[in-house]
Amino acid sequence: MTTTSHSVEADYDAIVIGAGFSGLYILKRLRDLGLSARLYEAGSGVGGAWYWNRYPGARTDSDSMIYCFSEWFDEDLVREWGWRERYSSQPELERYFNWVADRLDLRRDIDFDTRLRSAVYDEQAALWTLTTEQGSVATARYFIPAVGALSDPNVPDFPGLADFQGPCHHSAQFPKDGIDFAGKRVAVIGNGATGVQIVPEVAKTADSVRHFIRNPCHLVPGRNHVLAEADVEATKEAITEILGYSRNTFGGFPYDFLGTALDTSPAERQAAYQKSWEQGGFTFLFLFADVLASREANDTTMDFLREKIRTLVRDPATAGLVTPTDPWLTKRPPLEHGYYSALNRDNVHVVDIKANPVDAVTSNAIRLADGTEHEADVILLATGFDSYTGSLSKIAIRGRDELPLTARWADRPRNHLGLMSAKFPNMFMLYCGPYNPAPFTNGPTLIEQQAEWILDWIQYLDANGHVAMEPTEAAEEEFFALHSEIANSTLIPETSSWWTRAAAGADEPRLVMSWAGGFPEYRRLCDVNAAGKTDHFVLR
Ligand code: NA7
Repeated sequence: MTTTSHSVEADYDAIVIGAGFSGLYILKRLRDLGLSARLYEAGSGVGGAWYWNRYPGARTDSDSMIYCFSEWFDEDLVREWGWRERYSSQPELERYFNWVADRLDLRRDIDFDTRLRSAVYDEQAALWTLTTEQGSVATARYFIPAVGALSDPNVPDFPGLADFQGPCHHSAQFPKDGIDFAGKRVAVIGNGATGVQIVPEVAKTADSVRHFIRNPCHLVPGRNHVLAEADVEATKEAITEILGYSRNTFGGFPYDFLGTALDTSPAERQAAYQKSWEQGGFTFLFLFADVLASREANDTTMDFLREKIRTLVRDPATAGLVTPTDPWLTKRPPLEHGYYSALNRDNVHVVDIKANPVDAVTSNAIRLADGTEHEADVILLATGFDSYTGSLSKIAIRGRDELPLTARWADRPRNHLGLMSAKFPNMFMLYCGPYNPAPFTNGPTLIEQQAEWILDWIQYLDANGHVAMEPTEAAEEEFFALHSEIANSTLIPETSSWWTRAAAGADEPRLVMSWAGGFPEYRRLCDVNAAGKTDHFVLR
């Protein structure tokens, strides 16, 4: 039992929800600080997104060497694990998470197969009471949802979907023992990072793959390969410097913008695009800073991408169907691992469901608005997630005065720094709060920065006899105004994706859900709001 300054006993100092990168990071670091913590995980194992997303072809888009816990988490572990491929596959990541959990004996503080039903704040006691679907009830001084921004599957409400007779799975609910696609006609719906990973992998064995696409995404080659032993060792040697540099770049990656597209001559620009294209990976996203806000600059990237698609996809009609129309970098560009070449296979076909939407699913087919039926034996829904608010709103979170989080966020999410919401004291949204810079930032880089900010505050509160903190509404408004000013100066509001929400009114831009001002500026704001340095929080 731990005790608050009110002498009300809590079962734990902190309860953390979710055993992905963020949950495991803060669990371990809370333990380092001598605090008691419990972690609830709905799945049966560790890994978070990498536990759930076990669909064929699942792998990271960040280079594996920076998509892992850093020396902030553990000085030794960062140099022990040797990544096998440039981008880790889901099985390798799951092995990594299990290795980390075993090495640090994290499982003793985790309840698996445990889904949080409600979290209710008692202002008098300054405690959160957490009740799980499994019936357990526990109290904690700090409540740390680390549920990820993309963990609530978006399953389309196509009429008849439940009557489909073959296997039908959302990508985040793919069966653990897999599916044998040999001889099967497979329908894949959705053209984000997930859909473009599934199609080439399934096409290797399936009889046929039909890819149903509404709005094509922008793809950049990954150029995955097995890493040479010497390179892995050299990276381990330099990892502290690499990660240190990465923390100061726009995206938390070990590279940054070269300059602006419009200040670069057409020949040099083309050479930069081409060089990055050949290297593969996310460097392509961080070539020219002005593509985010200038249509003219953006068009230079779009022209390059259109030309590549024309060259890579043999059938012009198919090439047309996968050529994006949304501006570049206004939604998450996935990496390409053989998607365009898969479209040249005889057994892969693209189906346009923008012009001709899905009307219904029958027992053995997908029927489109014009009556065409595409027979299928298996349906894979790569249809994304209810981003940011989906998972949080499925937990009955009630703050001061019994206020539901869903009520406070009814018109739009309200928070400070994407980390804390007024009226919800001591609730820290780690890597899952709206307006955080997750989509633009290497995941672990942001997670570790946010977690350390939270831990600094917890230590400050404990050291100074405070039982609770929450942001002022004025701080939230100021942060949101800055967020909106930056986001609305970019082209992002033009595109519907998991980065945006429908506009509130006819004359308003779409609400951008992610911080678009870059990781260094976000980190600077967090530093300004660091423990004990700010009056943006009310301390009790
Ligand atoms: P995304 O990137 O959100 O993509 C979802 C895709 O599913 C996208 O192409 C959507 O088309 C499509 N979609 C969603 N609902 C429907 C319906 N009802 N009908 C047809 N098509 C639909 O999710 P992913 O899982 O691919 O990737 C998520 C993130 O994981 C990714 O950004 C990386 O960070 C890793 P739309 O564009 O809305 O027309």
